[in-house]
Amino acid sequence: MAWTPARGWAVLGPLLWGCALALQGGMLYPRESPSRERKELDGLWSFRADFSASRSHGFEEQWYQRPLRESGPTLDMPVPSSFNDVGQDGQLRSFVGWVWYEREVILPDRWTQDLRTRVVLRIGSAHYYAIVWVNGVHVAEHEGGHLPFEADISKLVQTGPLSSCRVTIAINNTLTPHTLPPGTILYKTDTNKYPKGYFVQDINFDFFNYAGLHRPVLLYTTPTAYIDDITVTTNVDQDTGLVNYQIVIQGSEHFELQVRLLDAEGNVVAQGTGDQGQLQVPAAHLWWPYLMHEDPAYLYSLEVRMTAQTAMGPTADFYTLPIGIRTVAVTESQFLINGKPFYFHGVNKHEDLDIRGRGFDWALLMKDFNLLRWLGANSFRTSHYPYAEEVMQLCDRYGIVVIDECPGVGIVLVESYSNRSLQHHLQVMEEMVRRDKNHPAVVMWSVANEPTSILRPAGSYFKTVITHTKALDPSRPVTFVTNSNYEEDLGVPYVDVICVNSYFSWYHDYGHLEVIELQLQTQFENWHRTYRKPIIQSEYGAETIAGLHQDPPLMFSEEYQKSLLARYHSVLDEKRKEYVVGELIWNFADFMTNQTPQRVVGNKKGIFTRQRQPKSAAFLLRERYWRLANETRAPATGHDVCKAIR
Ligand code: GCB
Repeated sequence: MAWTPARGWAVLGPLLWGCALALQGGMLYPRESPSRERKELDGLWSFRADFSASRSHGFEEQWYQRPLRESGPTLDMPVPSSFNDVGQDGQLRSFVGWVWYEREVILPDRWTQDLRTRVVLRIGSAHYYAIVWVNGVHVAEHEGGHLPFEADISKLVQTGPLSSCRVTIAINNTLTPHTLPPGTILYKTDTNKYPKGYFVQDINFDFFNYAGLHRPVLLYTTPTAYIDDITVTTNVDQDTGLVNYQIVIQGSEHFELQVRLLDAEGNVVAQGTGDQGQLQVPAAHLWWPYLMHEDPAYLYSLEVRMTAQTAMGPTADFYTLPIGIRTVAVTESQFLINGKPFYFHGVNKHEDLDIRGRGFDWALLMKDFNLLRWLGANSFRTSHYPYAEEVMQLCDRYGIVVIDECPGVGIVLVESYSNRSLQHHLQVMEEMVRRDKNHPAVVMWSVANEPTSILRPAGSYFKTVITHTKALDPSRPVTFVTNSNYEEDLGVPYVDVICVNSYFSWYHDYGHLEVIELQLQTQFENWHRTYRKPIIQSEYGAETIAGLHQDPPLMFSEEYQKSLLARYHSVLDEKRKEYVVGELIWNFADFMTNQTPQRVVGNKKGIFTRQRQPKSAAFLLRERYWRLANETRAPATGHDVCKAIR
């Protein structure tokens, strides 16, 4: 049987499928501390795409056994970055199958010679399926392109000991009906039209399937007995902040733990001992969203100190976790943060930019946060996958509220509701909650975007995913993003907040702006009457070519985008007095998609261009968001938040 991406995938990537849930390891973000070091492996890696018809030469010839340059030509490839848009090769841009990355790493002596040191390789994200070798030894395998995974490589590098090692990562971007997001490989067998063996990757989502090592890759150390996981939940009793913590230690059963909570000035405000407990913070500074309070995003530091006995003697580990004290609650018609109604005035984003594709970039991160604050946005949804950990950290620090969405997008096929898909979806939710559970900015989990949930199996599928997510984290509400076209939505009964996308006067009634108000009102009233839950307008927008002007407004012009937004806003202004608790524009910035006749080099519904320059609608939205901030801020302060911060 010939190897094909889909078949090869099935052969080489099944290890995680169907495995019992309950993840190994806590996946704490690697931070330096007196007991921990880190070494970033960002920069240029050697790279090769396996263009063989079977895509399996790399495995047949065991490219991981020797330096990649010895098995054929290599390219220099930046990490983090997608590989697609870096070069001039159109075939590489649309490549489907295995690509190989490799990097030599120099190891400090103290990492390899001190056997009380644990050395861990951490990959921030590799899209989509990854296999990792160190010096030719298989150390890790991971399915899913947007969440981190790790391998303990201490034994490997301490045998010798080695002064350097070779990290090889093979990544397959093939999407199948059972991946998240799903996709299908279409074989074009008509030899009058296509060459032999021709296939394309088909997807049902509207963003380019960028691939590669998208986020930082690094090595870090801990002692062999170490703080593996910390879970913090917070509550407030009058003005006392309650910080509940739970700590998991690995590598020793004989340990002691000291926990201290420090305020932003470094004063110790509460202390505890043991692996679980509650810290009480009198007159606590709460974590408030940006623009909701004059002192938003207040963070405390939870310092955890572990001392332990190991076979090699006493050891100590230190980890400091930034935390915010805040509460989240939902009523039939409100979303409450710290007991006060919160109105989401924000955006949907993508991790997307010229050249680097979905690759993490510090300059882009800062630019986007500066734009969000300029805009007066207080929130975003991580459409349509979890974003980099560094993004979430900045949300905590700047008070930008996050609806954290998993990659459950484009679920349209019946096979994608199978038990196999369900098991993987549950696993992804576990990995996402494990990674992001301690971020005060994350106020809600989103389990999917616009699945065709009117298909019969979808009801029980989403009931299971939503119930499982609530059990994983009872401290946050759960949503599922639906579409106004779906009259009956089998996922919605189980969610806490309804997120609904609609594109009136764009995908229907082209050019007829005048129907928006009526259609939007009907949408809101129907959903609320049926389910009695708060609603967020989680997407709305219009394709807009920057610099294209038409008055009276015509589709694709900047004027049309502004007029469409303004009509949505008039209804939102009425309904936010009742049960609508937020509005998120589609989209923050233009972004790359597959090539289709509907897209002009990508989706152009951004209020900023892909290069982050404003279209006229950005100014309209800015006026609105600053006005909303002043109207909807927490009434406690009686202070003009916008003047104070702008
Ligand atoms: C949607 C999707 C989003 C698309 C958007 C559009 O409903 O959730 O991924 O990009 O519409 O522009 O069509």
